[in-house]
Amino acid sequence: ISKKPRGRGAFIVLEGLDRSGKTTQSQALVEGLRKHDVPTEFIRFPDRNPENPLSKAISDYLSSKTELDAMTAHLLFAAQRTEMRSSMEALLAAGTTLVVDRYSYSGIAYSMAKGLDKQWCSNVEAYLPKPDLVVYMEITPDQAALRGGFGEERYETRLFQEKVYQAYQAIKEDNWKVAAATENPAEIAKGLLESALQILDQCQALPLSRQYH
Ligand code: 2DT
Repeated sequence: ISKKPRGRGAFIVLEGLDRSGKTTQSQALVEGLRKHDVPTEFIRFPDRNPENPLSKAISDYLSSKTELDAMTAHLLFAAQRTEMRSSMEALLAAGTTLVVDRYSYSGIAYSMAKGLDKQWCSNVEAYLPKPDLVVYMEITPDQAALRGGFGEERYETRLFQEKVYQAYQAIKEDNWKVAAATENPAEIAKGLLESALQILDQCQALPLSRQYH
């Protein structure tokens, strides 16, 4: 069987509250795409590689080793995406599909949950590449809480998750694919793989665009 020649890869993002199953589903999606012979890489934000200065600063902040005011923290997370931008664009151009666990929307939602302005938060992300597909793993804070206790990190409190949930409702875009996170994981994975393959077909003809610009 001759394979179709491929253009650029698809840029796929999974978003949602802590414990919405993003990580499980992104890994399943990577496997599914690879089984379909789609060259695929997995990326997650924030990256926590201790060798990288920005990653280390983020890790230290998340574990409350350091304190930053809300705007500075926002810029730090955005700086990491900015730092990754050129390598992500190069991978996409070379035909690699990217499955990305959290992106600008986490940046905006978590900062809005601290009271920052949506517009200010989005402006910082404006020139970053725009995903071809955003999957939102929909789960309420109540349902998420049933999935086990909170960890030790900065944002893992009930009250804060409630605010993040509200913020996601406020930034959700019409073209997002919403997956009910409480459904059977295998069913969710099947749906996501179908959407990803469809997007991969469609995005070949389209240039990568920018987030909010
Ligand atoms: P994980 O638990 O998924 O590793 O996330 N966060 C993430 C932000 O506040 N801003 C961002 O830009 C991103 C990408 C979400 C660690 C926490 O970091 C939050 C949860």
